[in-house]
Amino acid sequence: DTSREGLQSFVRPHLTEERFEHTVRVTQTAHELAEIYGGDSEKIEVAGMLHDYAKYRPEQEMARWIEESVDLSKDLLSYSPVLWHGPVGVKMIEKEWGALSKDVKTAIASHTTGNAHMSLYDKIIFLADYIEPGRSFPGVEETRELADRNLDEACLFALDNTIRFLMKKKQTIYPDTFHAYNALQRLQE
Ligand code: DGI
Ligand code: FE
Ligand code: FE
Ligand code: FE
Repeated sequence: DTSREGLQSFVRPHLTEERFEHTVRVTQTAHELAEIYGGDSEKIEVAGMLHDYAKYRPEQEMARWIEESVDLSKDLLSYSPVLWHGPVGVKMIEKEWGALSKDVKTAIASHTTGNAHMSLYDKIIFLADYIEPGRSFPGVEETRELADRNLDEACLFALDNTIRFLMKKKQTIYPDTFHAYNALQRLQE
């Protein structure tokens, strides 16, 4: 049931009220981006509403999914658990809700880091998660302005900002974050 009500009743019990409101704002922002850049509105709806589905699952449970799913990279286990809820979320949703299209799966799986070959849907969900109106951090306003004009440049700006932020905090950076940055940076050259 991909109606808003169907998606809400599936996802809501798994999220805090605050996270649920974030989810609705991400979906709204993603629809706005799709009006500019295109994309199927049902795919946008499902990916937006479900992107943080696994956000509050216990780390041990997420680690088990990574260990047991042949198509999830074991490398994730060597990086921050913050990165796990996208890829693991796809697995959990397919088990607990139903099959997802490839476009929706990839957009949910890579919403935190991006990836080397970002599709229209990957970019829209990644960016909507970054700029939804509840976000406030240095660089978000500039990213919002870019998002109105150029999807690739906005994603690149967000990735650049995220990499700098993580380096400043002496955190490790998942290779997909660099792959996404590199692929979009090459388009500028
Ligand atoms: O789940 P949300 O809070 O809505 O947002 P998200 O899934 O995009 O997670 C954002 C966090 O992920 C933010 O604190 C930065 C962090 N992050 C993004 N890329 C990387 C990363 N953290 C590490 N350690 N490495 C990364 O490559
Ligand atoms: Fe997330
Ligand atoms: Fe994000
Ligand atoms: Fe999110």
